[in-house]
Amino acid sequence: MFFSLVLLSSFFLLPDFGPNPILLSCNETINAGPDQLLCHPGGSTGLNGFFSGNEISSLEWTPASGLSDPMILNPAASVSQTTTYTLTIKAPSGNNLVVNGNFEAGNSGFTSNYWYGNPGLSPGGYSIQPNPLACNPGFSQCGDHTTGSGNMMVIDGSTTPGITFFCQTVPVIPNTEYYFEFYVTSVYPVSPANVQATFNGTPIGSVSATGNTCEWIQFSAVWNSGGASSVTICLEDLNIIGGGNDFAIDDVFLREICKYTDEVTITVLDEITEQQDVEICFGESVNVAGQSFNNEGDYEVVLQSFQGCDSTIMVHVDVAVIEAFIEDPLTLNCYLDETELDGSLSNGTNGIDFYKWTTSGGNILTDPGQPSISISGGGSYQLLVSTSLGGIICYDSIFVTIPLDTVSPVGQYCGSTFSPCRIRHFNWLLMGFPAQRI
Ligand SMILES: [Ca+2]
Ligand SMILES: [Ca+2]
Repeated sequence: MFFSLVLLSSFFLLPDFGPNPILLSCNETINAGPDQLLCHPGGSTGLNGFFSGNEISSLEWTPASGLSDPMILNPAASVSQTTTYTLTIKAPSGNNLVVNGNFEAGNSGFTSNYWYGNPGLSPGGYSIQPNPLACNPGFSQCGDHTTGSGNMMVIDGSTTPGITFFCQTVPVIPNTEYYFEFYVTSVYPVSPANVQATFNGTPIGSVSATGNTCEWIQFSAVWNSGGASSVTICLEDLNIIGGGNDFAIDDVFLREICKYTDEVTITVLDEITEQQDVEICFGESVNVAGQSFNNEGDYEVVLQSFQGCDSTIMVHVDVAVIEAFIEDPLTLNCYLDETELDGSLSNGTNGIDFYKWTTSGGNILTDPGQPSISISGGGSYQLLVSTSLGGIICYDSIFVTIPLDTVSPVGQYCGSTFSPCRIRHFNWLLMGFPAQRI
């Protein structure tokens, strides 16, 4: 009971894994190779096609543009834009649809309008033999085409036209290409046979044996089944001469031509460029991908992307210049203990955005946000100015020290035209002290 159940389940499982005659007949492996990436702007590479079969009817890469040879497995390819190539290979299946096409099963699997000689032959007779000599002592001792020691169909050509010596009907798939072949050799050198093949009554070609006995000549043709679901293959000797015209055939094949396709995409990556506009203050520097720039100008920084391609950064550097400046102060005298500090000659790339005067110890009398101020008293006066460029603000400052007028020299002079005498206070120290930058 247990075994019955196992057998039963096996039986029901079988259909799932059962052979599909179409798939099995086209069971080679095709591979158009791995997809590839090329850096901009593309270039040369190779297509690496693979096919597991030994026998190829046709091979083609499409599109053919840029390929060194579209009909070989591994052409060189010059690719300037992303392209998908399709590899199409047509190859005959390993399955022979002709039954007993090698005649190893003897006189079976086909029909003949010749009579069967066992083994002696005369015109219009055939025999299945490993050695033609058995059929006629004048025939050559030829090996078969299959192995050299197997059976072949030995024929003594009929003198009556239109007599087929071999016919077989095989099922085919409609609208499918088939590869048909057989081999023929003379077994007597005189008047070689001319064998014609017909498919469903239509001739598809013929082949003549040579005057050399035991020389197997191939006939091959590609046939499209069209709407047919079966084909009756017949062979007929178009030569109807009785003297000579003795031959053998072997290895009659009808095989589906399988079509295999695979695709490969060669991707040409986009150009990688980036524009960076940078503003810096004079004296500063900017770092772009490890490179430092401190002068105005245009630069290219080339990096490698993660895909190994060049990636270019176009760098434009603008430098803002700013310089604070204070005019030498006016001389103070004994009548004047106020003076003006003039910063209006300060300059910046885009002019001066603001002025800011400050003092330490001194006294600013007017608006410290103006280019010039009035001051009184000694001390340190600082001017801070700014300019802006793009998104940045640059500053500069300068200071001037006005010492305290603690020991003023006193001079007295009297003149006849001046009366009374006046005392003047000179603040010499306000004269000629250069500004200092901080
Ligand atoms: Ca054979
Ligand atoms: Ca003959």
